[in-house]
Amino acid sequence: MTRPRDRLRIAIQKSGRLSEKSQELLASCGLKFRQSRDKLFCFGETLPVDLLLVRDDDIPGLIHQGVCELGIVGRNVAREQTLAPSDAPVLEELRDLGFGRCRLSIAVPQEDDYTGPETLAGRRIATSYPNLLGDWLRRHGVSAEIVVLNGSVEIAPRLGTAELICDLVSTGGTLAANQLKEVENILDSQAVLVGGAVEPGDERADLRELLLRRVDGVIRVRESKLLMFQVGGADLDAVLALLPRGGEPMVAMLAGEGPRHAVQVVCHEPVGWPQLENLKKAGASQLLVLPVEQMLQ
Ligand code: PRT
Ligand code: ZN
Repeated sequence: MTRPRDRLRIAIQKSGRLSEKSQELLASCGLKFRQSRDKLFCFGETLPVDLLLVRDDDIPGLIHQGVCELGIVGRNVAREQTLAPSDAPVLEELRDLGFGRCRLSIAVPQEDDYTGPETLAGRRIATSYPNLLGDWLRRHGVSAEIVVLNGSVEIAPRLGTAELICDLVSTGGTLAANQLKEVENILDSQAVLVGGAVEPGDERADLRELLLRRVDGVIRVRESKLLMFQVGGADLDAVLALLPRGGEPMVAMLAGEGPRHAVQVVCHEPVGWPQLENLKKAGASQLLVLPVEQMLQ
């Protein structure tokens, strides 16, 4: 494949759990694409950044071969391929994207007495993640047999292919439906933006930086909320001390009786009911939490 040196390529999952959110993220970064007839390669219309729609497992290899510079995959896929014994793709995890959260876990039949990693010794474990599992077993000094399956790992114990499994879990529903229980979480995963090494002097490095800055902006906005409330002068310091992590609060004097203040602050961590209730207890009133649409700092 010839590679125009002035355009960047980013690979995302064509169809699956990460596709929609990946496309949404790129759209929020201001990227628009013209879809080709084969729907695999999309030409970027707003920036010299093109899109490849592929299977998620192919993304680390495509970056490794220099076919594309950036990609979005689950951390589970990135780490599994980085741990591959030979010619492992050199991938950098550039940003955590906050969607596609799951964990890679070892699960045993519900009736099993699990007391720790030593319980796994000599047993057969089915997984699609032999490198991650092998690495975890080695680090825990356990020798077990790994049976590699590319799908439907959860039915392996019923089929007799293996006694235990190591698979992705999000709600735990699949494990429960197969009479399995989760006993070890070996990796916390979510979608990550990955990239290969940038050659010095590659003019696309600036483009990659620009994209990373936009991704940072999108993530920051997604995590940010504008918190507004009123508080009496005597309680101001106590309330300010309870504020969630965020920017500098803006405090304005309110007209009317007694010293009362209006406070406005952009919070960079979740503002849920417990935080609001604590602020109210400390003297805040008329609390409002508003979404932030765009931010340029
Ligand atoms: O076709 P392609 O190869 O691109 O897709 P794929 O089938 O390999 O991947 P896909 O779309 O299933 O998942 C893509 C990525 O989503 C994974 O690599 C993970 O990073 C992430 N992800 C998040 C999950 C889950 N949650 C998840 N629950 N991937 C798979 N599962 C499966 C799991 O394997 C098990 O079968 O869902 C089942 C468990 O779910 P619960 O909710 O019952 O616990
Ligand atoms: Zn896949």
